[in-house]
Amino acid sequence: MVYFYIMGLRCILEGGFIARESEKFEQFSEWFDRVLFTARIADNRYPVKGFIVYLENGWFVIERVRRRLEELLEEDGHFPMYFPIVATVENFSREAEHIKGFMGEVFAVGKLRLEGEEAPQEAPLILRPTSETIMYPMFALWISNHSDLPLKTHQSCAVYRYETKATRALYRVREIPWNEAHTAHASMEEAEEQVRKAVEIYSKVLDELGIAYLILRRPDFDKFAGADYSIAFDAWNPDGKVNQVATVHNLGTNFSRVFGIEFERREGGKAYVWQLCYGFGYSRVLAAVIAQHGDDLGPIFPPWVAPIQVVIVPIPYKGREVEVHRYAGEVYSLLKGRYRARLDDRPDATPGEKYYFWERRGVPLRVEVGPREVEKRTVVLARRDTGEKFTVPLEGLEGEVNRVFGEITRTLAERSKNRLSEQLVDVGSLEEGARSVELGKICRVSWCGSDECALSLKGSMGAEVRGYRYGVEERGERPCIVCGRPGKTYLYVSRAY
Ligand code: PR8
Repeated sequence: MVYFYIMGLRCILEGGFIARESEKFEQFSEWFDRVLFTARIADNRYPVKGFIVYLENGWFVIERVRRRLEELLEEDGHFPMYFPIVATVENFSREAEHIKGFMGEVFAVGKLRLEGEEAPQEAPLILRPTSETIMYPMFALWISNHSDLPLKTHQSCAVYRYETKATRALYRVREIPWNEAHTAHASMEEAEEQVRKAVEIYSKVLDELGIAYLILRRPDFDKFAGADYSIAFDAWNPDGKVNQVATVHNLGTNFSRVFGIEFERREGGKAYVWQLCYGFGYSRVLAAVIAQHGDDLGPIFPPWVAPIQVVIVPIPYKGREVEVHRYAGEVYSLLKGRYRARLDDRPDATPGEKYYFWERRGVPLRVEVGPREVEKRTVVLARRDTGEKFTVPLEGLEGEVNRVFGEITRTLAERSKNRLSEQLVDVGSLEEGARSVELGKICRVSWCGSDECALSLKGSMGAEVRGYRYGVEERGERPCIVCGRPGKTYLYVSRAY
Protein backbone atom coordinates (compact mmCIF):
# COMPACT_ATOMS: atom_id res chain seq x y z
CA MET A 1 0.00 0.00 0.00
CA VAL A 2 1.38 3.43 -0.96
CA TYR A 3 0.32 6.66 0.72
CA PHE A 4 0.51 10.08 -0.83
CA TYR A 5 -1.19 13.46 -0.53
CA ILE A 6 -3.46 15.46 -2.83
CA MET A 7 -4.24 18.95 -1.51
CA GLY A 8 -3.39 17.92 2.01
CA LEU A 9 -5.64 14.86 1.96
CA ARG A 10 -4.06 11.54 2.58
CA CYS A 11 -4.73 9.07 -0.21
CA ILE A 12 -4.10 5.39 -0.71
CA LEU A 13 -2.81 3.71 -3.86
CA GLU A 14 -3.79 0.08 -3.67
CA GLY A 15 -4.17 -2.45 -6.46
CA GLY A 16 -3.90 0.34 -9.03
CA PHE A 17 -6.76 2.33 -7.47
CA ILE A 18 -6.47 5.72 -5.85
CA ALA A 19 -8.78 6.29 -2.91
CA ARG A 20 -9.10 9.09 -0.46
CA GLU A 21 -8.52 7.85 3.02
CA SER A 22 -11.93 8.62 4.30
CA GLU A 23 -12.93 6.29 7.07
CA LYS A 24 -12.87 9.22 9.46
CA PHE A 25 -15.48 11.01 7.38
CA GLU A 26 -17.59 8.04 6.41
CA GLN A 27 -17.66 5.98 9.57
CA PHE A 28 -16.74 8.46 12.20
CA SER A 29 -18.00 6.55 15.24
CA GLU A 30 -16.13 3.36 14.43
CA TRP A 31 -13.01 5.33 13.52
CA PHE A 32 -13.13 7.35 16.74
CA ASP A 33 -13.67 4.36 19.02
CA ARG A 34 -10.80 2.50 17.41
CA VAL A 35 -8.44 5.47 17.62
CA LEU A 36 -9.26 6.13 21.29
CA PHE A 37 -8.09 2.70 22.17
CA THR A 38 -5.21 2.05 19.75
CA ALA A 39 -3.65 5.46 20.41
CA ARG A 40 -4.08 4.90 24.17
CA ILE A 41 -6.29 7.93 24.68
CA ALA A 42 -9.19 6.47 26.63
CA ASP A 43 -10.74 3.15 27.54
CA ASN A 44 -14.46 3.22 27.18
CA ARG A 45 -15.12 -0.09 28.91
CA TYR A 46 -15.49 1.18 32.48
CA PRO A 47 -18.78 -0.36 33.61
CA VAL A 48 -20.57 2.85 34.64
CA LYS A 49 -22.43 4.73 31.91
CA GLY A 50 -20.85 8.05 30.97
CA PHE A 51 -17.62 7.43 32.92
CA ILE A 52 -14.40 6.59 31.09
CA VAL A 53 -10.78 5.90 31.90
CA TYR A 54 -8.33 8.41 30.45
CA LEU A 55 -5.19 6.59 29.34
CA GLU A 56 -1.69 8.01 29.32
CA ASN A 57 -1.84 9.79 25.96
CA GLY A 58 -5.30 11.28 26.40
CA TRP A 59 -4.59 12.55 29.88
CA PHE A 60 -1.19 13.90 28.83
CA VAL A 61 -2.80 16.10 26.17
CA ILE A 62 -5.45 17.29 28.63
CA GLU A 63 -2.73 18.16 31.16
CA ARG A 64 -0.77 20.20 28.60
CA VAL A 65 -3.90 22.08 27.54
CA ARG A 66 -4.85 22.64 31.16
CA ARG A 67 -1.47 24.18 31.98
CA ARG A 68 -1.61 26.52 29.02
CA LEU A 69 -5.17 27.62 29.72
CA GLU A 70 -4.43 28.21 33.39
CA GLU A 71 -1.33 30.20 32.50
CA LEU A 72 -3.37 32.54 30.30
CA LEU A 73 -6.18 32.86 32.86
CA GLU A 74 -3.67 33.70 35.57
CA GLU A 75 -1.91 36.25 33.35
CA ASP A 76 -5.31 37.90 33.10
CA GLY A 77 -5.63 38.10 36.88
CA HIS A 78 -7.64 34.97 37.66
CA PHE A 79 -6.58 33.24 40.87
CA PRO A 80 -6.78 29.47 41.15
CA MET A 81 -9.02 28.23 43.95
CA TYR A 82 -10.66 24.95 44.79
CA PHE A 83 -14.26 24.70 45.94
CA PRO A 84 -16.09 21.68 47.37
CA ILE A 85 -17.63 19.07 45.11
CA VAL A 86 -20.96 19.03 47.00
CA ALA A 87 -23.78 21.49 47.68
CA THR A 88 -26.96 21.25 49.70
CA VAL A 89 -30.19 20.96 47.77
CA GLU A 90 -31.29 24.20 49.41
CA ASN A 91 -28.29 26.15 48.16
CA PHE A 92 -28.55 24.64 44.77
CA SER A 93 -32.18 25.63 44.43
CA ARG A 94 -31.86 29.35 44.99
CA GLU A 95 -31.66 30.66 41.42
CA ALA A 96 -34.92 29.68 39.74
CA GLU A 97 -33.78 29.50 36.11
CA HIS A 98 -30.58 27.72 37.03
CA ILE A 99 -32.39 25.02 38.92
CA LYS A 100 -34.86 24.54 36.08
CA GLY A 101 -31.94 23.96 33.74
CA PHE A 102 -30.02 21.56 35.94
CA MET A 103 -32.26 19.76 38.42
CA GLY A 104 -32.96 16.89 36.02
CA GLU A 105 -29.24 16.23 35.66
CA VAL A 106 -27.91 16.11 39.21
CA PHE A 107 -26.35 13.17 40.97
CA ALA A 108 -27.21 12.99 44.67
CA VAL A 109 -24.87 11.57 47.32
CA GLY A 110 -25.19 10.62 50.94
CA LYS A 111 -24.08 7.97 53.38
CA LEU A 112 -24.81 4.48 52.13
CA ARG A 113 -27.40 2.91 54.44
CA LEU A 114 -26.08 -0.36 55.78
CA GLU A 115 -28.28 -3.26 56.71
CA GLY A 116 -29.93 -2.62 60.06
CA GLU A 117 -29.03 1.07 60.10
CA GLU A 118 -31.68 3.75 60.37
CA ALA A 119 -32.38 6.02 57.44
CA PRO A 120 -29.94 8.96 57.50
CA GLN A 121 -31.24 12.18 59.06
CA GLU A 122 -29.63 14.54 56.58
CA ALA A 123 -30.92 15.15 53.09
CA PRO A 124 -28.65 13.91 50.32
CA LEU A 125 -26.10 16.32 48.94
CA ILE A 126 -25.76 17.35 45.33
CA LEU A 127 -22.64 16.54 43.35
CA ARG A 128 -21.70 19.73 41.50
CA PRO A 129 -23.01 19.80 37.91
CA THR A 130 -21.36 23.26 37.79
CA SER A 131 -20.26 25.46 40.68
CA GLU A 132 -22.22 28.74 40.64
CA THR A 133 -24.32 27.86 43.66
CA ILE A 134 -21.28 26.53 45.50
CA MET A 135 -19.07 29.55 44.87
CA TYR A 136 -21.47 32.45 45.03
CA PRO A 137 -22.51 32.19 48.71
CA MET A 138 -18.77 32.50 49.43
CA PHE A 139 -18.45 35.47 47.07
CA ALA A 140 -21.17 37.16 49.16
CA LEU A 141 -18.95 36.76 52.24
CA TRP A 142 -15.86 38.12 50.51
CA ILE A 143 -17.22 41.08 48.57
CA SER A 144 -18.43 44.19 50.34
CA ASN A 145 -16.56 47.11 48.79
CA HIS A 146 -15.59 48.26 45.28
CA SER A 147 -11.98 47.59 46.27
CA ASP A 148 -12.85 43.85 46.45
CA LEU A 149 -13.60 43.92 42.71
CA PRO A 150 -13.00 42.58 40.19
CA LEU A 151 -12.86 39.10 41.65
CA LYS A 152 -11.64 36.52 39.15
CA THR A 153 -11.16 32.90 40.03
CA HIS A 154 -10.84 29.60 38.20
CA GLN A 155 -10.61 25.90 38.94
CA SER A 156 -9.82 22.83 36.89
CA CYS A 157 -11.89 19.97 38.23
CA ALA A 158 -14.56 17.50 37.27
CA VAL A 159 -18.27 18.19 37.38
CA TYR A 160 -21.00 15.58 37.25
CA ARG A 161 -24.09 15.63 35.09
CA TYR A 162 -26.60 12.88 34.75
CA GLU A 163 -26.78 13.37 31.00
CA THR A 164 -30.00 12.00 29.58
CA LYS A 165 -28.97 12.23 25.92
CA ALA A 166 -26.87 9.32 24.64
CA THR A 167 -23.40 9.45 26.21
CA ARG A 168 -20.31 9.31 24.02
CA ALA A 169 -16.66 9.03 25.11
CA LEU A 170 -15.10 12.51 25.47
CA TYR A 171 -18.02 14.26 23.72
CA ARG A 172 -20.80 13.65 26.22
CA VAL A 173 -19.67 12.20 29.49
CA ARG A 174 -21.20 12.24 32.96
CA GLU A 175 -17.90 13.02 34.65
CA ILE A 176 -16.75 16.16 32.87
CA PRO A 177 -13.15 17.34 33.24
CA TRP A 178 -13.15 21.09 32.69
CA ASN A 179 -11.92 24.47 33.76
CA GLU A 180 -14.54 26.86 35.09
CA ALA A 181 -13.84 30.53 35.64
CA HIS A 182 -16.09 32.87 37.60
CA THR A 183 -15.75 36.63 37.80
CA ALA A 184 -17.51 39.50 39.59
CA HIS A 185 -17.36 43.13 38.42
CA ALA A 186 -18.42 46.60 39.54
CA SER A 187 -20.21 47.53 36.30
CA MET A 188 -21.90 46.10 33.28
CA GLU A 189 -19.19 47.59 31.04
CA GLU A 190 -16.44 45.87 32.98
CA ALA A 191 -18.30 42.59 32.74
CA GLU A 192 -18.69 43.08 28.98
CA GLU A 193 -14.98 43.75 28.69
CA GLN A 194 -14.32 40.49 30.54
CA VAL A 195 -16.52 38.62 28.04
CA ARG A 196 -14.17 39.82 25.30
CA LYS A 197 -11.11 38.77 27.31
CA ALA A 198 -12.52 35.32 28.05
CA VAL A 199 -13.28 34.82 24.36
CA GLU A 200 -9.75 35.92 23.54
CA ILE A 201 -8.17 33.49 26.02
CA TYR A 202 -10.21 30.51 24.83
CA SER A 203 -9.55 31.43 21.18
CA LYS A 204 -5.82 31.55 21.85
CA VAL A 205 -5.66 28.05 23.32
CA LEU A 206 -7.86 26.60 20.56
CA ASP A 207 -5.84 28.40 17.87
CA GLU A 208 -2.59 27.06 19.28
CA LEU A 209 -4.11 23.60 18.97
CA GLY A 210 -5.07 24.34 15.36
CA ILE A 211 -8.73 23.65 16.09
CA ALA A 212 -11.17 25.38 13.74
CA TYR A 213 -14.42 26.64 15.26
CA LEU A 214 -17.19 29.18 15.04
CA ILE A 215 -17.88 31.58 17.90
CA LEU A 216 -21.63 31.90 18.13
CA ARG A 217 -24.00 33.79 20.34
CA ARG A 218 -26.66 31.27 21.27
CA PRO A 219 -30.30 32.17 20.67
CA ASP A 220 -32.10 33.22 23.86
CA PHE A 221 -33.98 29.95 24.15
CA ASP A 222 -30.70 28.06 24.35
CA LYS A 223 -28.69 30.23 26.74
CA PHE A 224 -27.14 28.89 29.96
CA ALA A 225 -29.69 28.46 32.75
CA GLY A 226 -29.59 31.78 34.65
CA ALA A 227 -27.54 33.78 32.10
CA ASP A 228 -28.39 37.00 30.25
CA TYR A 229 -26.67 35.57 27.19
CA SER A 230 -24.27 32.81 26.19
CA ILE A 231 -21.44 32.59 23.69
CA ALA A 232 -20.18 29.22 22.52
CA PHE A 233 -17.25 27.79 20.60
CA ASP A 234 -18.49 25.18 18.14
CA ALA A 235 -15.72 23.07 16.58
CA TRP A 236 -16.42 21.15 13.36
CA ASN A 237 -16.50 17.37 13.50
CA PRO A 238 -16.06 14.85 10.67
CA ASP A 239 -19.62 13.50 11.05
CA GLY A 240 -21.11 16.98 10.70
CA LYS A 241 -22.28 17.26 14.34
CA VAL A 242 -20.60 20.32 15.82
CA ASN A 243 -18.73 19.92 19.10
CA GLN A 244 -19.24 22.71 21.65
CA VAL A 245 -15.84 22.91 23.27
CA ALA A 246 -16.26 25.99 25.46
CA THR A 247 -18.80 28.60 26.51
CA VAL A 248 -18.80 32.09 28.01
CA HIS A 249 -21.90 33.22 29.88
CA ASN A 250 -22.80 36.73 30.93
CA LEU A 251 -24.86 36.28 34.10
CA GLY A 252 -25.72 39.97 34.55
CA THR A 253 -26.95 40.44 38.13
CA ASN A 254 -29.19 37.37 38.09
CA PHE A 255 -27.13 35.41 40.59
CA SER A 256 -25.81 38.32 42.68
CA ARG A 257 -29.39 39.35 43.48
CA VAL A 258 -30.25 35.85 44.65
CA PHE A 259 -27.04 35.26 46.61
CA GLY A 260 -26.83 38.84 47.96
CA ILE A 261 -23.45 39.71 46.44
CA GLU A 262 -23.50 43.47 47.03
CA PHE A 263 -20.79 46.08 47.25
CA GLU A 264 -20.37 49.69 48.30
CA ARG A 265 -19.80 51.68 45.11
CA ARG A 266 -16.94 54.14 44.74
CA GLU A 267 -19.50 56.90 44.19
CA GLY A 268 -21.51 55.77 47.21
CA GLY A 269 -24.55 53.51 47.58
CA LYS A 270 -24.85 49.77 47.21
CA ALA A 271 -25.09 47.73 44.06
CA TYR A 272 -25.15 44.11 43.00
CA VAL A 273 -22.07 42.79 41.22
CA TRP A 274 -22.11 41.86 37.54
CA GLN A 275 -20.99 38.32 36.96
CA LEU A 276 -19.66 35.98 34.31
CA CYS A 277 -18.91 32.31 34.27
CA TYR A 278 -17.12 30.44 31.52
CA GLY A 279 -16.16 26.86 30.98
CA PHE A 280 -13.66 25.03 28.83
CA GLY A 281 -14.44 21.35 28.29
CA TYR A 282 -11.12 19.48 28.32
CA SER A 283 -12.50 16.19 27.08
CA ARG A 284 -14.29 17.86 24.19
CA VAL A 285 -11.19 19.82 23.26
CA LEU A 286 -9.24 16.56 23.24
CA ALA A 287 -11.95 15.06 21.01
CA ALA A 288 -11.61 18.02 18.63
CA VAL A 289 -7.83 17.60 18.41
CA ILE A 290 -8.22 13.93 17.54
CA ALA A 291 -11.20 14.32 15.21
CA GLN A 292 -10.03 17.38 13.29
CA HIS A 293 -6.37 16.49 12.79
CA GLY A 294 -6.44 12.69 12.76
CA ASP A 295 -6.34 10.51 9.68
CA ASP A 296 -7.27 6.93 9.14
CA LEU A 297 -4.21 5.70 10.97
CA GLY A 298 -4.98 7.63 14.10
CA PRO A 299 -4.43 11.01 15.75
CA ILE A 300 -1.85 13.58 14.69
CA PHE A 301 -0.93 15.61 17.73
CA PRO A 302 0.24 19.21 17.42
CA PRO A 303 3.83 19.01 18.70
CA TRP A 304 3.35 21.14 21.83
CA VAL A 305 0.78 18.73 23.27
CA ALA A 306 2.13 15.47 21.81
CA PRO A 307 3.00 12.95 24.55
CA ILE A 308 5.96 11.90 22.40
CA GLN A 309 7.07 14.60 19.99
CA VAL A 310 9.77 12.80 18.09
CA VAL A 311 10.65 9.15 17.71
CA ILE A 312 14.02 7.89 16.46
CA VAL A 313 13.99 4.68 14.45
CA PRO A 314 17.29 3.01 13.54
CA ILE A 315 17.37 1.14 10.22
CA PRO A 316 20.19 -1.34 10.70
CA TYR A 317 21.62 -3.08 7.67
CA LYS A 318 23.33 -6.42 8.01
CA GLY A 319 26.84 -6.01 9.30
CA ARG A 320 26.34 -2.34 10.19
CA GLU A 321 24.01 -2.74 13.15
CA VAL A 322 26.46 -1.55 15.76
CA GLU A 323 27.36 1.74 14.09
CA VAL A 324 23.70 2.49 13.23
CA HIS A 325 22.62 1.88 16.82
CA ARG A 326 25.47 3.94 18.17
CA TYR A 327 24.56 6.82 15.86
CA ALA A 328 20.85 6.54 16.74
CA GLY A 329 21.89 6.82 20.39
CA GLU A 330 23.85 9.97 19.59
CA VAL A 331 20.83 11.51 17.84
CA TYR A 332 18.66 10.59 20.81
CA SER A 333 21.04 12.23 23.31
CA LEU A 334 20.99 15.36 21.22
CA LEU A 335 17.19 15.59 21.19
CA LYS A 336 16.10 14.20 24.54
CA GLY A 337 17.01 17.27 26.58
CA ARG A 338 14.86 19.54 24.46
CA TYR A 339 12.01 17.39 23.27
CA ARG A 340 9.86 14.54 24.45
CA ALA A 341 11.90 12.08 22.41
CA ARG A 342 11.89 8.28 22.27
CA LEU A 343 14.46 5.94 20.78
CA ASP A 344 12.75 2.83 19.45
CA ASP A 345 15.54 0.29 19.57
CA ARG A 346 13.35 -2.77 20.07
CA PRO A 347 15.25 -5.64 18.50
CA ASP A 348 12.14 -7.68 17.72
CA ALA A 349 10.29 -5.16 15.51
CA THR A 350 11.12 -4.13 11.94
CA PRO A 351 11.50 -0.43 11.03
CA GLY A 352 8.20 -0.67 9.11
CA GLU A 353 6.39 -2.01 12.16
CA LYS A 354 7.87 0.78 14.25
CA TYR A 355 6.71 3.46 11.78
CA TYR A 356 3.19 2.09 11.88
CA PHE A 357 3.21 1.79 15.67
CA TRP A 358 4.20 5.43 16.25
CA GLU A 359 2.02 6.81 13.46
CA ARG A 360 -0.99 5.23 15.13
CA ARG A 361 -0.03 6.97 18.36
CA GLY A 362 0.05 10.40 16.73
CA VAL A 363 3.78 11.17 17.09
CA PRO A 364 4.22 14.21 14.83
CA LEU A 365 7.82 13.60 13.73
CA ARG A 366 9.99 10.57 13.04
CA VAL A 367 13.77 10.54 12.68
CA GLU A 368 15.20 7.67 10.62
CA VAL A 369 18.86 6.74 10.67
CA GLY A 370 20.55 4.09 8.55
CA PRO A 371 24.12 3.45 7.30
CA ARG A 372 23.96 6.31 4.80
CA GLU A 373 23.04 8.76 7.56
CA VAL A 374 25.89 7.44 9.68
CA GLU A 375 28.36 8.09 6.87
CA LYS A 376 27.13 11.54 6.00
CA ARG A 377 26.25 12.57 9.56
CA THR A 378 22.68 13.37 8.52
CA VAL A 379 19.21 12.14 9.50
CA VAL A 380 15.96 11.63 7.60
CA LEU A 381 12.95 13.49 9.03
CA ALA A 382 9.46 12.14 8.28
CA ARG A 383 6.43 14.33 8.98
CA ARG A 384 3.33 12.57 10.27
CA ASP A 385 1.00 15.27 8.91
CA THR A 386 2.08 15.25 5.26
CA GLY A 387 4.11 12.06 4.95
CA GLU A 388 6.96 14.18 3.56
CA LYS A 389 10.53 12.91 4.12
CA PHE A 390 13.73 14.91 3.84
CA THR A 391 17.38 14.66 4.84
CA VAL A 392 19.00 17.22 7.14
CA PRO A 393 22.49 17.47 8.69
CA LEU A 394 22.93 16.32 12.28
CA GLU A 395 24.54 19.61 13.08
CA GLY A 396 21.81 22.08 13.93
CA LEU A 397 19.19 19.30 14.18
CA GLU A 398 17.54 20.79 17.26
CA GLY A 399 16.80 24.03 15.42
CA GLU A 400 15.52 22.13 12.40
CA VAL A 401 13.15 20.08 14.55
CA ASN A 402 11.78 23.29 16.00
CA ARG A 403 11.20 24.70 12.54
CA VAL A 404 9.42 21.54 11.38
CA PHE A 405 7.23 21.56 14.52
CA GLY A 406 6.16 25.08 13.64
CA GLU A 407 5.28 23.95 10.12
CA ILE A 408 3.34 20.94 11.32
CA THR A 409 1.33 23.14 13.68
CA ARG A 410 0.58 25.60 10.87
CA THR A 411 -0.33 22.86 8.39
CA LEU A 412 -2.72 21.19 10.82
CA ALA A 413 -4.42 24.51 11.59
CA GLU A 414 -4.71 25.47 7.93
CA ARG A 415 -6.14 22.11 6.89
CA SER A 416 -8.65 22.27 9.67
CA LYS A 417 -9.75 25.81 8.74
CA ASN A 418 -10.19 24.73 5.12
CA ARG A 419 -12.30 21.82 6.20
CA LEU A 420 -14.54 24.11 8.26
CA SER A 421 -15.05 26.34 5.22
CA GLU A 422 -15.98 23.26 3.18
CA GLN A 423 -18.52 22.21 5.80
CA LEU A 424 -20.18 25.64 5.82
CA VAL A 425 -22.91 26.24 3.25
CA ASP A 426 -25.36 29.01 2.55
CA VAL A 427 -28.84 27.65 2.10
CA GLY A 428 -31.83 29.51 0.71
CA SER A 429 -34.71 27.17 1.50
CA LEU A 430 -35.75 24.82 4.28
CA GLU A 431 -35.67 21.80 1.94
CA GLU A 432 -32.14 22.63 0.85
CA GLY A 433 -31.24 23.13 4.51
CA ALA A 434 -32.63 19.73 5.52
CA ARG A 435 -30.70 18.07 2.67
CA SER A 436 -27.46 19.84 3.61
CA VAL A 437 -27.85 18.83 7.26
CA GLU A 438 -28.18 15.22 6.10
CA LEU A 439 -24.87 15.63 4.29
CA GLY A 440 -23.19 16.80 7.49
CA LYS A 441 -23.04 20.50 6.64
CA ILE A 442 -23.22 23.53 8.91
CA CYS A 443 -25.87 25.72 7.29
CA ARG A 444 -26.01 29.50 7.27
CA VAL A 445 -29.55 30.80 6.89
CA SER A 446 -30.96 34.28 6.70
CA TRP A 447 -33.08 35.16 9.75
CA CYS A 448 -35.47 37.94 10.74
CA GLY A 449 -34.43 37.85 14.42
CA SER A 450 -37.59 36.31 15.92
CA ASP A 451 -37.37 33.44 18.40
CA GLU A 452 -40.39 31.86 16.75
CA CYS A 453 -38.66 31.48 13.38
CA ALA A 454 -35.44 30.21 14.99
CA LEU A 455 -37.34 27.67 17.07
CA SER A 456 -39.20 26.31 14.06
CA LEU A 457 -35.92 25.56 12.25
CA LYS A 458 -35.16 22.62 14.49
CA GLY A 459 -38.20 20.73 13.23
CA SER A 460 -37.99 21.80 9.62
CA MET A 461 -34.27 21.24 9.13
CA GLY A 462 -33.76 18.39 11.60
CA ALA A 463 -30.88 20.20 13.30
CA GLU A 464 -29.98 22.49 16.16
CA VAL A 465 -29.99 26.28 15.94
CA ARG A 466 -26.48 27.18 17.07
CA GLY A 467 -26.87 30.98 17.00
CA TYR A 468 -25.31 33.91 15.18
CA ARG A 469 -21.70 35.06 14.83
CA TYR A 470 -20.08 36.77 17.77
CA GLY A 471 -17.57 39.50 16.95
CA VAL A 472 -18.37 39.40 13.22
CA GLU A 473 -21.25 41.49 12.01
CA GLU A 474 -23.26 39.60 9.40
CA ARG A 475 -26.20 41.46 7.91
CA GLY A 476 -28.85 39.21 6.40
CA GLU A 477 -29.23 40.27 2.80
CA ARG A 478 -31.88 37.75 1.91
CA PRO A 479 -35.38 37.30 3.33
CA CYS A 480 -35.80 35.19 6.48
CA ILE A 481 -35.71 31.52 5.50
CA VAL A 482 -38.83 30.82 7.59
CA CYS A 483 -41.21 33.79 7.32
CA GLY A 484 -39.88 35.72 4.32
CA ARG A 485 -39.63 39.04 6.20
CA PRO A 486 -36.39 41.02 5.73
CA GLY A 487 -33.39 39.17 7.17
CA LYS A 488 -31.49 40.84 10.04
CA THR A 489 -28.57 38.46 10.35
CA TYR A 490 -27.57 34.86 9.68
CA LEU A 491 -28.19 31.88 11.90
CA TYR A 492 -26.00 28.80 11.91
CA VAL A 493 -27.83 25.50 11.98
CA SER A 494 -26.33 22.04 12.25
CA ARG A 495 -26.45 18.81 14.13
CA ALA A 496 -24.59 18.87 17.43
CA TYR A 497 -23.18 16.68 20.18
C1 PR8 B 1 -21.36 26.05 32.49
N1 PR8 B 1 -20.71 27.21 34.51
O1 PR8 B 1 -21.72 25.12 33.17
P1 PR8 B 1 -21.76 24.87 30.19
N2 PR8 B 1 -19.49 16.12 28.33
C2 PR8 B 1 -18.37 16.78 27.97
N3 PR8 B 1 -18.24 18.12 28.05
C3 PR8 B 1 -19.28 18.83 28.52
C4 PR8 B 1 -20.49 18.20 28.93
C5 PR8 B 1 -20.56 16.78 28.82
N4 PR8 B 1 -21.64 16.11 29.21
N5 PR8 B 1 -21.32 19.17 29.36
C6 PR8 B 1 -20.68 20.34 29.22
N6 PR8 B 1 -19.44 20.15 28.73
C7 PR8 B 1 -20.87 27.35 33.10
C8 PR8 B 1 -19.53 27.76 32.62
C9 PR8 B 1 -19.33 27.23 34.89
C10 PR8 B 1 -18.58 27.23 33.63
C11 PR8 B 1 -18.42 21.19 28.44
O2 PR8 B 1 -21.36 26.05 31.15
O3 PR8 B 1 -22.91 24.09 30.71
C12 PR8 B 1 -18.73 21.89 27.13
O4 PR8 B 1 -17.53 22.09 26.42
O5 PR8 B 1 -21.94 25.51 28.86
C13 PR8 B 1 -19.33 23.20 27.60
O6 PR8 B 1 -19.16 24.23 26.65
C14 PR8 B 1 -18.54 23.46 28.88
O7 PR8 B 1 -18.41 22.16 29.45
C15 PR8 B 1 -19.22 24.40 29.83
O8 PR8 B 1 -20.48 23.94 30.18
